[in-house]
Amino acid sequence: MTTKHRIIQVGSYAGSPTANARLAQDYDVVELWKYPDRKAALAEHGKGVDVLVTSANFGCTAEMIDALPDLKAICSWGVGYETIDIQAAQRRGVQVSNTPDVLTDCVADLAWGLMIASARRIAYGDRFVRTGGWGQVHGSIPLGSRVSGKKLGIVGLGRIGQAIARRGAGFDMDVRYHSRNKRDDVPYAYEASLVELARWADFLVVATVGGPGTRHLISREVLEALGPQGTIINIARGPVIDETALVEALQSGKLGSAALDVFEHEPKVPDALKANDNVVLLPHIGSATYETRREMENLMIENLQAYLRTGKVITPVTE
Ligand code: 8YV
Repeated sequence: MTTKHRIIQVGSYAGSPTANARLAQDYDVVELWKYPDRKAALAEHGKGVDVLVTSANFGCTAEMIDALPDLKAICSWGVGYETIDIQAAQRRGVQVSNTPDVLTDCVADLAWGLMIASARRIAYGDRFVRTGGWGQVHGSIPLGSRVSGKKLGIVGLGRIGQAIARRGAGFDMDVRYHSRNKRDDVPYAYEASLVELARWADFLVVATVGGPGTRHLISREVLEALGPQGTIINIARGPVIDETALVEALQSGKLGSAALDVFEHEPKVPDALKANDNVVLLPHIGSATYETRREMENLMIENLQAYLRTGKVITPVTE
């Protein structure tokens, strides 16, 4: 009987079809989430462990890295890595992998779903029908607004931002973007000022990375520049938007609508957003399709296997 290689798994992959089972089948998994005292569990089971698997959601702190003296690779499920202490990993020479590319299309599709749901009042209309509001032949929900041919601003033109932009062509939209640096390899106009981009746009989609560098990038000023007819869409990370300012801008009518897959304090969603019919809300499901979650799972496991086979992960996080 061969002994299985021991790994640490930070959390249970509830949103992935078979990740837990596949890991458990091939590895001796220390299921960290089952231990009330994680520090004690790491001290007891972490000796000799060279791989830890986690997710964008579960993260990996400097404290955990410090508690694992033999750690060499962190393989994460998800593209975002703001919850993983990359600096601490780098200091220790620990490789970190994420799962880029495989979720790009689904997240971009969802951004469009949110945009159309908001403009055409799809979620509102659904509630209206279900709750028996549709008493006449032609319903009577407030008019929506046209999507095709409008102005689309994108904040952050990485892989997901570009996939959102490409879909804009199918809707005859004029697309512009704002990001830290202007790109020379895209056919979209760059706007150096985020406030000016918001002033110009009908729909402003947030597609940046998360973390301290982008916290509250979408400020009160940006939201007010987007204005009473404007819509903010967020499929990136909640803290990129100043949520207090968002609530106030929507309540005062200084901002038209919001369509959100992510929130500042997930899973908490402010009651003021829930009560507002100009807001569409989703529970962080950008990558949540069978196909994409399966590919994320595959890529996370391929990274783990590649590290064990070759000493190198396949899709390292590069900072
Ligand atoms: C995950 C995500 O569902 O990949 C990411 O960064 O946000 C999503 O795909 C989420 O992070 C759960 O960990």
